[in-house]
Amino acid sequence: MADSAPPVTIALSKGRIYDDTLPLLAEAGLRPAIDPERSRRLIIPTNRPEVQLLLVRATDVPTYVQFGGADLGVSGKDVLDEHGGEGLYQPVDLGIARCRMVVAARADFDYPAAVAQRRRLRAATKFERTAREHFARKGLHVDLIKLYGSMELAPLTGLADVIVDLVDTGNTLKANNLVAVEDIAPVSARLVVNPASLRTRGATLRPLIDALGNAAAARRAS
Ligand code: PRT
Ligand code: MG
Repeated sequence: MADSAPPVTIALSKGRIYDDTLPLLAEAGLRPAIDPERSRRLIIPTNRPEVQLLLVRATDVPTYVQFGGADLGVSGKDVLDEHGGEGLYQPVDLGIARCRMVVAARADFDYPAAVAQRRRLRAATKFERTAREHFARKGLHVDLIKLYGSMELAPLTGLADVIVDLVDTGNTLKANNLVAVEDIAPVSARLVVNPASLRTRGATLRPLIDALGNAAAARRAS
């Protein structure tokens, strides 16, 4: 019975993913019943009793959806690439929370020369997999240093020669006397779906996925 089935759950992270997803949800007819910025609740009901939102850390969204803790999720391509995407269906690029994955260095560091001389680089990042694959494609040897935040400090303190990080406006790099020296990939947020949920709860999920995809496409066209 549809009435007794648990609600379909959409995993989101607070901040830019939530903020950018909200208008798409609205166009799909979904409105959160609570403002998460004014509440400590992690499960947010919506105006439709058969759909609820789950607030998790950005890096945990793929994990929740992969293991069925959520049926749908919205996750940055950066996070998905680190996760690996196993067990996730990725039907829609939502085109939101856009930014770029780059290599950045101090303004006085000659990255092209270091690459040309095939110098062994120290690279600090929280995106280990992305960084490893990027430098491997270039045939460069790097010592990767895993950080969990404030990567900008690494080149300033001598911890690393370069960082691999996300850039949007570039203001954070600029404020720390860093420059982007290489583009790795454009990043945007994707809809991720648990394949088993899609099979068992397709009647609720498919129209929702279509509506979110249409809302994202309309936004891009405008
Ligand atoms: O912040 P928290 O530790 O809780 O988690 P999170 O950093 O994983 O989440 P959040 O909400 O900061 O980012 C969620 C997603 O937004 C990321 O996974 C990206 O896909 C996307 N996104 C888009 C960004 C940015 N733009 C962005 N600018 N994520 C991070 N940034 C950082 C950037 O690294 C820089 O340090 O924001 C800072 C400001 O950027 P500038 O260039 O505008 O100054
Ligand atoms: Mg952040």
